Amino acid sequence: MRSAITVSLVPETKGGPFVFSNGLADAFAQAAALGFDAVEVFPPGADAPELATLPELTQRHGLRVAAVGTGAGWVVHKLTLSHRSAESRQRARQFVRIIIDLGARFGAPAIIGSMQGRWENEVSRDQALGWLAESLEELGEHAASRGVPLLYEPLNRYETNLLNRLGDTAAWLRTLRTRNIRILGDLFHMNIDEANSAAAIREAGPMLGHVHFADSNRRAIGMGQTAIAPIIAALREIKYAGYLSAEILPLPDPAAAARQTMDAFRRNVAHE
Ligand code: LER
Ligand code: MN
Repeated sequence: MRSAITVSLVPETKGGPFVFSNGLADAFAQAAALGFDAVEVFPPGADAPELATLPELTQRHGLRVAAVGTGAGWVVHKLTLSHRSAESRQRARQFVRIIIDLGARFGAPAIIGSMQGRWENEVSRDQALGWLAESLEELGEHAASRGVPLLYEPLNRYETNLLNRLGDTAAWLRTLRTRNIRILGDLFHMNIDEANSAAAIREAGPMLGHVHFADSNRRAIGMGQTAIAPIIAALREIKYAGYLSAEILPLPDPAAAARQTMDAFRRNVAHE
């Protein structure tokens, strides 16, 4: 398992679960100094001028890009893949596509998190899931053509009413034709909606492609009440070899949250 830490380049996510928000150069320098393997990037789109520095930063610091978020499509543009307007869904797909292309340049998968949307008003859950499925079929294959998987992240009940648990998500993804979608297990969301996070990881098994490494209160592992040992044991059991990426609140401050994450990673994981 490898360690990663998040940086957001989107001003609208201030107060959100991103450790660094002071630009890519700062995030890569701090991540490298602490010994992280990779940085997970939350970009505003694919053409932000700052993204041009990514090749140089990854090379200079010997760091990978762990994954790229697509959530700015929702946070900034209010697009979702299950929106009742076909035009909005189409724009959402286009947004995700260009982020897939951006990540693929670094061998990194894109994440579908808040872009999944939710069902409400006159739209039924089945209808919303049908639209989401259409999008994932197309985007999963698009990602495959770029040589990367696509990550789908079940969110807790306060953020979506579509899919909240890993097991349900795995079963639903198996109904799709595309085989290129992996599940992102976010330990913060799982703490809310799973009966047992370790059991959920075993249910996801080989479909688990990425982990957001967050404690129960969305702070660094060790700063909340999640028992991490059984979770790491389950990840070892399924032979998970992906990232544990700290998508957490920058509390008490970004440097301390990053340090605590690396301490927790070294204590619980890195000795494998
Ligand atoms: C995205 O990774 C996530 O976990 C969501 O809570 C963001 O809204
Ligand atoms: Mn997450």
